[in-house]
Amino acid sequence: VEQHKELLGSIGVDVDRHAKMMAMGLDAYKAQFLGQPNRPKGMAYFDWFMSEIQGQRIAEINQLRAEKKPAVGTFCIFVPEEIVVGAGGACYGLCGGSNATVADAETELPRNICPLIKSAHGFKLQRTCAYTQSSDFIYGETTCEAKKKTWEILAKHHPVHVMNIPHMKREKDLKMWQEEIAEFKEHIEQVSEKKLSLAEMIEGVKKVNAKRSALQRLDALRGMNPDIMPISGKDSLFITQVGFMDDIERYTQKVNELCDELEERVREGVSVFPANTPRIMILGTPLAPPNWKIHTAVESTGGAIINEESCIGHRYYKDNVDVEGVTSEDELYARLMQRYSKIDCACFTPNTGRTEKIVQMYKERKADGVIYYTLSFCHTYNVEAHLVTEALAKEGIPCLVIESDYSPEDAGQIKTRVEAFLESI
Ligand code: BJ8
Repeated sequence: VEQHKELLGSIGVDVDRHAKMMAMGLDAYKAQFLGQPNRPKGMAYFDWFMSEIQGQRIAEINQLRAEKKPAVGTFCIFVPEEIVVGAGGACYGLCGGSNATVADAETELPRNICPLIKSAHGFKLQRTCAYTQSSDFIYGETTCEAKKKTWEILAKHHPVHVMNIPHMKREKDLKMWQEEIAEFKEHIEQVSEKKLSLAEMIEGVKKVNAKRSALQRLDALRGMNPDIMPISGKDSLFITQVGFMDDIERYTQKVNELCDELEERVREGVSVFPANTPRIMILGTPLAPPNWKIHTAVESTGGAIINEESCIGHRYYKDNVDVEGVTSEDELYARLMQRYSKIDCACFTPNTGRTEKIVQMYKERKADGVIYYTLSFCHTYNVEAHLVTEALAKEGIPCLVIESDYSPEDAGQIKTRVEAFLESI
């Protein structure tokens, strides 16, 4: 970060405050990640990325912008990133997982809303997220109430493009969704001042498909073999988090290289956890870095996390876009809409597919229990917990529900509850 100070200043980052936050983030990473036993060698790349997360990567994004390629920041996986990638740009997740910006956000937002939204808004007010500062615009969506109203306030500080995501999946809703994707493409053309061709968009789809396929591969290697867990849940989560920031092609290659190593480990029977370690799935709301709270609690008390049924997790990478036989832009938008409408965010009603998928994933992975994790005041996931836990109980699946924000205060209490849960299964 030191060597990029000038660049950070030029994009409006509060350099001193940013340096302090980065130092805190790096210390937390070192304390929680580097001491894990027998980490795969391929994690060296992701450790390096952490050290350059607000340095070299920011320089790369700003180089793209200098070439008039779009830089789009987002807090939601509904963003049709294939279109941004097709335009040669970068589509990335913005900072929104830290408690350190919440107090600033509360000068403009109510206290009793989701910490992700407050954290993200606070990063903009503090100017301490170099990704936010680098973005041509922030992608907003009409998913939950708090987010959709925050865009109106955030727009005072940064350009925002809001996409209307329906809350039901009827034919008329899906038609509107497809139109919204077409409109998003026009917005990208306006930002980059350049027409975007069908061939370029298909190229973008192929790159994003390759990235999602690499993550599907990682998911299978870490979770599908009950006897061998070749990588920790914490490292796997961090790899997924990096996927929301890194250069797409370099990232895909690094994840695949790591998967080659994990395949080797599986063949040789190398596991990072002792035999009979309880295998836990995490369900629920996104886990934006540096929110590693639940993984640290589980993996420091004798459990292993084998999957995140979360938007920073399985919900993000489970489906690819089928571009076979696409010959027109409208057809491509339809295929994108079909793929994105498979996302089972709790903002939809009904959302029964999510519950069925969770049970299926649990059985496929031969997991031992699930933790339903929701951020405080996330009404959609909190309310949906009732139906999900009811279905899990019918199947005899052990489940612990945890609601938490980003403050460190409940870390001890969460650890105690997780410990008791792991002992009970
Ligand atoms: S697709 S889960 S990323 S909306 S901000 S809903 S935690 S109260 S982030 Fe989400 Fe897109 Fe859905 Fe996924 Fe709740 Fe907080 Fe709202 Fe949140």
